[in-house]
Parts: sequence; C-alpha cells; structure tokens
Amino acid sequence: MKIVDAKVIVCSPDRNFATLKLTTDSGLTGLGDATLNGRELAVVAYLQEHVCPLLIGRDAHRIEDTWQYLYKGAYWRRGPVTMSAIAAVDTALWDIKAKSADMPLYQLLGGRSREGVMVYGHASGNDIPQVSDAVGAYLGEGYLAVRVQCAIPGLGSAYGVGKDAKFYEPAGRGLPLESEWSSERYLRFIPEVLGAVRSKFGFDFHMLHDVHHRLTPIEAAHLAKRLEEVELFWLEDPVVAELQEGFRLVRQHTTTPIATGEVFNSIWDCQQLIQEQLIDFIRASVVHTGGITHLRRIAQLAELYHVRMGCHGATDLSPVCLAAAIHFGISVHNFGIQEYMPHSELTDEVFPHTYRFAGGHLYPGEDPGLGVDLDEDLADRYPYDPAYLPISRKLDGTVHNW
Ligand code: KDG
Ligand code: MG
Repeated sequence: MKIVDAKVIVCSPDRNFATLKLTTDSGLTGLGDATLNGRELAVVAYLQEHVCPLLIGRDAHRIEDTWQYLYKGAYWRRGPVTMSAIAAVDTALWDIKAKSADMPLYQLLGGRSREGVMVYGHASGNDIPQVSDAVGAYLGEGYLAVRVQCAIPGLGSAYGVGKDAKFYEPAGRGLPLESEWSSERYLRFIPEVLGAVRSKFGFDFHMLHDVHHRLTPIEAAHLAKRLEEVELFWLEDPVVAELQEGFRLVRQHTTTPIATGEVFNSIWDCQQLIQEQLIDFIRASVVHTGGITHLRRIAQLAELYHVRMGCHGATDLSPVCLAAAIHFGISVHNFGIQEYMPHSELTDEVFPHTYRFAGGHLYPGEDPGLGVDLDEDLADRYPYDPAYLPISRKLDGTVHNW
C-alpha cells in the first residue's frame, strides 16, 4: 500500500490547526495533527518542503521504518518543529493501518486496558467564589478530576483563568499580549484557593493545579510542601523543565505528586526525570513528542519506574491529537489521566469525530482508525489567522516564564 498524496491543511475554526492528510493507492486516508501553538507555519513548511516529497511512493505500512527514516535521516534531531512534523506522519500512518485492519486504533495498540479514559476539566475564576462555582459545575457534570486555577489579587491576569469559567484559550489573535506576574503574590494566595475548594467539596474528587513553569525550585518546594494537606492529584510544571535537577530539589521536600512534560518533544527530555523518579506523571503528547510510536516508548520507559501518563490535551492540540490520545490512553498499561478541554463547536464541526465524553471519561468510537475526519470544504472557510501565547513579565518589567 503506497502513499500517493501528502497534503497539509491549515485552518482556523476558532483557533489555528495544522493537519497532515496522507492518501494511499488503495484509497485509504489518514490524518495527523501537526499543530505547534504560535509556531504553526514552521511545522507546515517543514512538512511541505522537507517531508511530504519523501513520503510519496513509500509503503504506508512501514510505520517504524518511516519514523526512523525521518528522525535519523534528517541528521538534525529532536526539537518541537521536527518532532511535531514526524508526529503528524506517524499518527496518519497509524490511522491508515488501523483502517486497513478494519479496527479502531486502540485494538492495534494492544486492546483495552480499561473501559474509559479518565479526564480532568479546567475550573477557573476571578476569585474563590467563582472558582468554587466552576468546580461545582464540573462535579455536577460527572467529572472525577478538576484542575483549579484562580486570578491572583493585585495581578491583571493569571495563567489558566479564562473569560469563560469553562473555556480557556490562552492564545490571542495578532501579536502577543503581555501579562504581569508576581511569584510572591501567587505563593501567598494559591494555598488559600485550593484549601477553600477542599473545604467546600471535600476529598472525593481529584484536584490538580498547574504552576505553568513560574517558580524557582526552592519556591516550588515550599509550595508543594504547603499543599500536601489538600492532597493534590498532581502539581504541574512547578519549575521550568530545562533544569531537570530542579525537580530533585522539589522532590526532596515534598510528597505532593509532580507532573511535567507538556513542552517535551522526545524520550531524551524525560529520561532523567523518569529514571531518577523525580516525577509521578509525564505529560508528553502525541503531537509534540513524535507521534504514537515515540509516545509508546516513553510510556514503556515510564512504566518501569512507576511513572504514569497524563497527556497534555489543551485546545491547541486538535481533535485528531485528542482522538489519538484516547486510543493510546485506553490501551497503555500505565495510564494516569488525560487532560480534556473541549474544543469549540466550530472546531468539532470541522473535525467530526466519534470519541465522546460520559461520566468523567472519554471513550473512543468503534470506527476503524482514529475515528476523526476533516471537512476540508468547511476548513477552507476559516484560513490561518496569526495568534500567539502571551508574554509574561514580573512587576518590575523583567521577562518571566509564561
Ligand atoms: O500551547 C500552550 C498551552 O497548551 C498550555 O499553556 C496549556 O499548560 C497548559 C495545560 O496544562 O493545558
Ligand atoms: Mg500545563
């Protein structure tokens, strides 16, 4: 079964997405997400200029060989652009293989390890009462796990707080906006928020929180220690991950479970954290970590060290990526949780899919392949529209981690 066409489709149904579509001589097609938030066109060019021409005439069944060919054959390895491009090819090939086997993808990945994929929703608000309302709404919809973020008094904006308590889209149209940050104010206030949520709703649900890379290791250690009494499911990205030793310092001080890895793009980024057991959950995603083939390697390494998967699943990862994550999550042994920020209605119309949410879980459909399509005519009506994540500055104007 030979690949006869490789096409990159860029569209913006409420937000930007890049998707690779492969077609074979047997008429089967496969989709792969290639979206890299705020740097989408770099991956598009990488695919169009340097990868698509190499795919024509290749055997669509040779997934592992194609992965190695694109990774080793480029000489220049790793990095988010390269690994998102390889991921798009890999995901599309798995979609095609599963369609040709007439099976939903999870069957090819070993079948179900569980009935559904537990997800967490995003509750946020401008103050504690608003946050509590948002948490209550998620629990009312059957969510078993909720991420809790709150605006910080005295700061104009905060990571994770949307205009709508249930929908958070960090990228803004046009050039990047700037937001202000104070670790001191955040550290003083956030334990109160998480404590208030536990006081109101108790301990019968999983509570998560995302620091979004903002703290130094010693600040993060201090926070994680203080938060032990609220029993988080995980504290995410307490420190930036470039300095992996930073996690050792956090770990020495606390038993709060730690998650990281949404910006990782290869197993080499995860290796030290996993092997030294410095984290509990790895957040690598299908799209930014080289596709299903590479994510399975990460999961297998993680399994040896009791680290579970908790894949990134914000709205900048397209429905194609979310579907792949669900097939992966339902089959992989060391699954932990899947992030779930539902896409907008328009995005879902452009990417019709068979996965569904019920009772705090996502379930894959039973259609062959990933179970996601792309309505190209509709997509054409929403052309690319530049958008960027905000830039964060400390109160004195110094650029900080966003
Ligand atoms: O593109 C960046 C977003 O996906 C990221 O900021 C969202 O931190 C995030 C999360 O945990 O979903
Ligand atoms: Mg995050």
